[in-house]
Amino acid sequence: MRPNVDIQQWLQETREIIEQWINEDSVCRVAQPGAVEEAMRYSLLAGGKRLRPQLVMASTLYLGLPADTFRDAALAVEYIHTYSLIHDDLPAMDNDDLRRGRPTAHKMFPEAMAILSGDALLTEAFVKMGTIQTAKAEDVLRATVYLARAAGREGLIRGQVLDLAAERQDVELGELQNIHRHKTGALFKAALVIPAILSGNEREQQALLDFGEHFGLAFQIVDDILNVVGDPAAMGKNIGTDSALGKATYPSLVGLDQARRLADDHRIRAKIAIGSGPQSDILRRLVDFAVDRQW
Ligand code: GRG
Repeated sequence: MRPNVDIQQWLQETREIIEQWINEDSVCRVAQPGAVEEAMRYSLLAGGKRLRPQLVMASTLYLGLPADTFRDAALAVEYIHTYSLIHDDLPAMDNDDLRRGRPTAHKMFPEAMAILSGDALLTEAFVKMGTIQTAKAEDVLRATVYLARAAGREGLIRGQVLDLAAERQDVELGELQNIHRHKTGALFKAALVIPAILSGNEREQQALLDFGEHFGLAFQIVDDILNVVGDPAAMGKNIGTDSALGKATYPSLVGLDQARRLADDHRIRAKIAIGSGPQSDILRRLVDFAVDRQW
């Protein structure tokens, strides 16, 4: 592993690699206009940070393997993430017109096509997982089931259901954390632990899960903070509450300063989980990036 790696450079390099993998993937080859692949491609290449596949790569490095060993697992988590954003933006959910500054999938394509592109990304993720060639068959099966649980009613879906139920209701900090543990944390944890499952490395699984728990909570707290400080219109009036939906956020529940302290606390706990050796260098820098980022 390169010593003293510049995390911004690592993030840029790995983002380019991941985007090349997506570009090369046959599921994104558009055979004709109006094909579902067109909508899949649009959302996959719409400018995400690629944090989840980067976590797969960072976890693989932590385990002492080349970062691209589980390339299909990295793509699978990004495809599930992209599907969740497409469906989350739909009129029946958050009804958003813009995502990452661009029209959402259902604004760009017929709504039915947007829904289908999400469905296709979700199912494609499991084709990718189930056909991984760089691990033993029984480990591929265990990792695939782990990802299915993280995406399903015990993970992302549960987070979304809890989130819908919490709309316009008084939510306490513990409940907010529970929502984010599922909505944000489940996929981060899956990204981190899947390389350990695929490589048969039982010993490191708990450390990676603990890191993922605190990384996910820190990431979400900072996301909530950035929604306040990055939006001058929100300053001082409806602090951190998504005013369109009336959803509670960390700043709305505990204030900005305490939210920042909480994010720092999770940063420290994440670092403790993975230790201070050279193999955890990138994971440590990633949690710094998640907490210190301005976007
Ligand atoms: C299954 C419909 C459905 C929803 C599941 C994941 C989810 C619940 C909804 C997606 C919307 C959302 C705000 C989730 C919280 C997690 C989060 C902060 C997502 C944004 O992640 P980034 O910042 O996104 O990594 P980019 O744009 O960089 O890919």
